[in-house]
Amino acid sequence: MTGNSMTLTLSSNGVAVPFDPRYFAPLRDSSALRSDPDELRARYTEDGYLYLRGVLDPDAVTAVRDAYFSQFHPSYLRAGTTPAQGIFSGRRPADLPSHGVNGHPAHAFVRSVRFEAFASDPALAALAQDVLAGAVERLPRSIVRHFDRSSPTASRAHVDYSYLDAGSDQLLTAWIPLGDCPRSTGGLVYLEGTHTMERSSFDPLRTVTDRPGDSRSISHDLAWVAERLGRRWRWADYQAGDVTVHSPHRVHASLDTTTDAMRLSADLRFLRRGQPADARWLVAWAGDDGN
Ligand SMILES: O=C(O)CCC(=O)C(=O)O
Repeated sequence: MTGNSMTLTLSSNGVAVPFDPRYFAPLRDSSALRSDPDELRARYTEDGYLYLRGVLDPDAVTAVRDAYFSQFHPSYLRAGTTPAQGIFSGRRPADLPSHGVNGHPAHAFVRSVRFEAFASDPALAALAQDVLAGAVERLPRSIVRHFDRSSPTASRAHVDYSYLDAGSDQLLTAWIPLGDCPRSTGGLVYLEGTHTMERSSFDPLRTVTDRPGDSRSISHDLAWVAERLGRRWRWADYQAGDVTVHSPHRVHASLDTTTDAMRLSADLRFLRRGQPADARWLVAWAGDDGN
């Protein structure tokens, strides 16, 4: 990110997206509706996502961040900072395995009692229950994502259902920043109005992609996607404790991490109880599970 607020340029997977009203607009904050499930559901149906501030105790979120970064070699963190801050030293340990594979801290972390206790916070299940209008179960495949600024890497534009389509779509994703996550740290962005579009309308966009062999993601070029669909990316400067939930049909992506503060987040899926689950999501996540 460079310049002042009039000339910011963000990027995703190294491709610039000017931070101006052609491409970006703020997420709608639905925090005030939390105590009214009917209103909350109506807003979710309308927007395809909910941005909710202060759902979780920020101290509990920071404790999870601390537990995660404590597992890394101290040289990964800037000297004089704490694991809870998660500040990149500028140097990855040479022997650090790829993210999420067996041997990388994220692999053990999603299987830990610590993470399970966090993901089982009743506030998350209650929120999912309100939005899906009935009892829910959390799918076992929960993902922890972690990006540092050493390479421009982010989530490409996609809809979750492309990865979950062997089961019911009566589910939602809860995306949880594990620490403050402003735009420059690589927050999630949502393309407006896309949850009600035909899936096939995204197909022409797949011609511009850095992953031609993978038809599940749409494109890594967020400006191209916004221009072609004439829609803006909705953003927020997330804080610890905030949660978004989104429809499996809503197009979303993430921005590159350009700050020394590393991006850490979790995504959890809640399925309406009794609905068929995609079997790939009934086992713990690994960075190389291909799903
Ligand atoms: O955190 C990210 O970069 C992507 C997360 C995501 O796609 C999701 O939660 O569905």
